[in-house]
Formats: sequence, structure tokens, C-alpha cells
Amino acid sequence: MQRSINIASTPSIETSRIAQSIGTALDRFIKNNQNQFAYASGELSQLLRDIALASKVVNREVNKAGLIDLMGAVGSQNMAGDEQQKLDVLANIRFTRALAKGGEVCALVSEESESFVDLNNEGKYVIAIDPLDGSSNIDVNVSIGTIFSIYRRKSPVSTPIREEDILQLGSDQVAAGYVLYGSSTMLVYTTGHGVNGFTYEPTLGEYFLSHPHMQMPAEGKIYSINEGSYNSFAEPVKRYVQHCKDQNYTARYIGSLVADFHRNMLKGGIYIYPATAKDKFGKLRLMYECNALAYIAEQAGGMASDGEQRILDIKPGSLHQRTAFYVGSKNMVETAIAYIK
Ligand code: AFP
Repeated sequence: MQRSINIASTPSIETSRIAQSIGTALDRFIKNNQNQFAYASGELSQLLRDIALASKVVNREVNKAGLIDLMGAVGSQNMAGDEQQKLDVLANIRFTRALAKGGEVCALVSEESESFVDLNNEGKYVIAIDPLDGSSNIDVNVSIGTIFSIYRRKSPVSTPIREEDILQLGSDQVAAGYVLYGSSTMLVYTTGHGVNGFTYEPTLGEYFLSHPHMQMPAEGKIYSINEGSYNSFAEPVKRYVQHCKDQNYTARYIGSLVADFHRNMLKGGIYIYPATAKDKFGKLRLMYECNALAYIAEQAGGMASDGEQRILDIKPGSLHQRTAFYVGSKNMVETAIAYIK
């Protein structure tokens, strides 16, 4: 006869790794928090699930990039003028397909497409996405990421998509997030009620809540800027960089925005991509790089500015508009702005 085991009365099993709780799965978390959304009809929840699913597929491809022919360039340039990598293209296809199939998104703005993509459906949401950011790091096995911003369309469904649906203020975002394909894969997002981070458990194929209520330290000791471009920074930016050195801050720059941002979010720090001689308006894209991270930073107690105004208050004039970007710990960003203004 089989004997049953009472786990509660078996301390050695209770404290062993196999008996530990695996925590809240992303799906359940989304479901439990659905009533926080202004229009809680379930579509935004489904949209977040679609993004999570596509990110798992991209994660799979990223992890085997060295094994099959997925590294290197495809021989064309994207809208940002960067050489397109095979994984850039693949990630764009994966996310576009998942969002088109889901039906919640009517239009998609992507780093990889010149104009917005009309998904020809009754979806109530618009998404701006950088499917694979930091792609020049792919070939050297360094962390990369996905960044997304979600907006509610302004015009009625079943009517042609208008400019006002696409070129929305960052402050109009209803959700935003990023996926970091790093030493582990994480999905971090906000729907305007704080920031939560989920770590991917590959054997279970699920994201689990690992970083609830993320808060960015108000102060930090890390500054992240491409100092190779120092000679082409404006004098006030140079002075702020000097200030960072005078404070004995640590310089950390991966060259993957998501990875640099995520580290500073956890440890406290500032990420800067200023205007340079080469990129007079900065290099980064307002709609699918800066807005999402600015929203997340603010939701976590941090701050994001272009040096003059709040990133979330910039009215985009075009899909691929660039901006200078100062983001991170509140006190550090405030100090940087004081130098720059
Ligand atoms: P890539 O996707 O071309 O690698 O660009 C990455 C990026 O947009 C952002 O993730 C980095 O922080 C930034 O550019 C790095 O730019 P620099 O190489 O000019 O420092």
C-alpha cells in the first residue's frame, strides 16, 4: 500500500528547493490586476500576454544565435540608419505576427518599419516597439532587449487610423515595458500602478514575479554615457561628466539601452545619451526607446528628461524622432539638468 507524505510535517522536504514556492506566474498576475486598468475589458491583459509570448520566442532564438545562422547583418539598414541584423528582422516578424494575430492592436510603430503598420483590425490599442534594441551586441553575446509602449487609439475603431492615434504623448501611454535578454531573461512592465519585474523560468516556459514594486534608488553612484564621444558633447554635458568623476562615481556602459537602464534601475544611476556633433538631436528614438523607459522610470520613482523638459511631455512630430535622453535616479537626473540648463 502507498503511504502518503505530509509535507507540512516533514521539515527537510518543506525547506528543500523542490518544495519552495515558485511564485506568481505572469498570467495570473495580469489577471489579478486587470481591474486596475481604466477600461478593464481584458484586451490590454491579452495584449500583454501576446507580448510575453513573442518575447519567449525571441528569447529562444537569441539563445541559439551562435548555433544556427542567426548572427550578423542581413545587408540592409533600418529606419534609424543602423545596419539590420538577422535577429532584428526576426524579432520584428515575431512581435508583429503575435500582435496581428492577437487582434488587440490596430497599428504598430517599429524601429524596423518606415511608416506605421496598419494591422487592419478592430483593435483598440496602438503599440510602438523596438523589437531588438542593442543589436550591435548580438554577435558578441552581450545583453540585448525589447522595448514597448502601448497607447489607446483615439479615433473610433472601424475608422481609418489617424495621425492622432500614432503620434501620442508619452504621458498617454497606458502600459510600457521591456524585456531584457541577459544572464536571465526578464520582463518588466508598468500599467501606471508601479513597476513589476518577472524572470523567465525556461524549464517551465513561464515568467514569474521576481521583482515586485520596483523602485529606483533616488541617488546612485553609476553614470552611463558613451564617453568615446566626449569631444563632441556640449560644454555643460562635459562639466556634468566631470562632476561624476569628481564624485568618484563608477562608469558603466553596455551600449544596450535596456541593460544599462535595468542596472541603474536596480542599483541607482543615470543613463545619458546627449546631443552630439554626429547626432544633433541625440541618437535615441522618442517613440519606441525613450517614452517607455521614461514611463517606467517615473513609475519607479526615477526621472527622465531631454535636458529641458520631461520626456513624457514631448509631442512627437514624426515616428522616428530622436531625442537627447537623461534617465535614472531622480536626484542624479535633477543634478544633470541643473548643469545643462
Ligand atoms: P544598436 O541597436 O544599433 O546597437 O543601438 C543601440 C542603442 O540604440 C542603445 O541601445 C544604446 O544605448 C545606444 O544605441 C548605443 O549607442 P552608441 O553605440 O552610440 O553609444
